[in-house]
Amino acid sequence: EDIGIVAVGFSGGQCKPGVDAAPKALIESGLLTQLREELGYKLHGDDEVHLYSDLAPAEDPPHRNMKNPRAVSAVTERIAQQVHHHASQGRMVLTLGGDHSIAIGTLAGSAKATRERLGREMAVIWVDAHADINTPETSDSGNIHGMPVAFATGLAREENPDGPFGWLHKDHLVSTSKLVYIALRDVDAPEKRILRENGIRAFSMHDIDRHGIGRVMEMALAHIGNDTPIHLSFDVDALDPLWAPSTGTPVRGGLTLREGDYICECVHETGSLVAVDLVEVNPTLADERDVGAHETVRAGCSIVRPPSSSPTTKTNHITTLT
Ligand code: DIR
Ligand code: MN
Ligand code: MN
Ligand code: MN
Repeated sequence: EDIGIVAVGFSGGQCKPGVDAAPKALIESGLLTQLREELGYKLHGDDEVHLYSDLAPAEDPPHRNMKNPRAVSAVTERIAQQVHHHASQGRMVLTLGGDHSIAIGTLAGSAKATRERLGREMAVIWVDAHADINTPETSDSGNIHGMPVAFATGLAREENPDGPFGWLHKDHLVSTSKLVYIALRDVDAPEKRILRENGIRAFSMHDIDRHGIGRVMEMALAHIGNDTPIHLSFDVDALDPLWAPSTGTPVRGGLTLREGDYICECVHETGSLVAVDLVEVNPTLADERDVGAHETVRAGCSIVRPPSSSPTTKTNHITTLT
């Protein structure tokens, strides 16, 4: 099996430096080596971390209240091309962020490739403490990492084709009916309205407590439907800060590492996974014990790595035998 790797050292979608150091930390802790040597995947795209410094605009004043709009637009446009390049050749694409603004690019690239290659609309599973669906107009912070889903679904369209994100066109977009959230627990009031008005399926931590992660995954995958290509975008802050403290906006009451792994295993098991993003690991934000960064990188590796006793051989799973 072939995987395209896109390593993105970019932090301009939010204000805390350090999230750009994540791909290097993840790679140095052996993530790609494991995929290649232990799990036998063929990796494409080198171990180079892209910094996109050639794309940095000379000046980048706010636009529609967004911070760094031109930088984020230029970087995500380039990422969309990289992801599209891999996906067009039938490779699963693994993008290592970076902050979550980069998903504007990854979703655009894989949505377009999925339409062209498979003639299908792709589904998105967004695992995050936050909904990241503010429009520039509803955002309090102006941080674009809180807006990627609004751009990806066309809810935050840019009217000027030469303005920031004016490059996004119809083929890049994802339908709100094919979007599912898991692990939400810190959603802004305008975001709640957007979710409600668009009838977007969301499983909060409350839902996971009530039904258990097993049932929630059944419901999430049932909503998406069989044989639908799936893009999994995993914000490490979906995990409880006990497992992933080194992230820009930690929120208590999150997923256990095992629940996070389980989500990825279930999606992998569908055989429909076309792309994975792992974002918001910030190795420079250590906790008091100073082990936070290491723990968070380890958690990130665990999330991305498919289990070596692959669940694709379903007989390994007593619970799936019928
Ligand atoms: C807040 C925080 N909803 C915002 N968002 C995120 O800035 O829009 N933190 N995504 O990770
Ligand atoms: Mn988040
Ligand atoms: Mn996020
Ligand atoms: Mn795992």
